[in-house]
Amino acid sequence: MVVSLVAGALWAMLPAYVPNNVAVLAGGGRPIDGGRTVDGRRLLGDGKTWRGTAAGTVAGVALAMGLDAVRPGAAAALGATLPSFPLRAAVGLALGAMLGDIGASFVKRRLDRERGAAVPGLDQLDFVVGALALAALLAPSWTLSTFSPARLAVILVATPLLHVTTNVGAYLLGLKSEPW
Ligand code: CTP
Ligand code: MG
Ligand code: K
Repeated sequence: MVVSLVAGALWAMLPAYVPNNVAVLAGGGRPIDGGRTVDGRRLLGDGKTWRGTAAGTVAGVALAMGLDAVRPGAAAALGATLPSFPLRAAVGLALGAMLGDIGASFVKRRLDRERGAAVPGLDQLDFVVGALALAALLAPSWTLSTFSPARLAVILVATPLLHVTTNVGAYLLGLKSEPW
């Protein structure tokens, strides 16, 4: 029961968790804002690049397809009900996660926070909001039936913990310049 709930919730969000981490590995090159500033502050900053965004999105969608392929076996092994990912849902989760993170950078620059500055709360949940919003837009009925209130509750608690853990790990491995 609990295993099924937690496994189903995390499985549903995996295509949204992976894009940010892949962007860290693949990032670099031309920033999305092309260096543009508004009132002396960068629109998004050098931390949001075309390459990172594209790689993260593609990785999230590819992961969703991989999860679909192994779902029957994983569901049986875990004794859990696991969601499958129609393409629209996969794109919504992966691209939405990237857009949520980009939106947060826009907000951070308006608040005068430099690239890399930590904004607790926003940093851990920006991509969750983006992923759920774009999934709801592209695959409304899938999103409604997949993200039950119980799964959403698990996601809201588990995501910040996972986010903090992976970022500290990436920092310790030298992959990221700040531990958040
Ligand atoms: N990254 C990227 N493109 C994105 C998101 C991330 O290239 N759309 C890469 C960048 O190299 C970035 C790193 O991943 O520096 C870490 O991502 P993140 O912590 O989101 O960016 P920050 O550099 O901290 O910038 P910001 O303050 O704007 O969040
Ligand atoms: Mg950061
Ligand atoms: K971020």
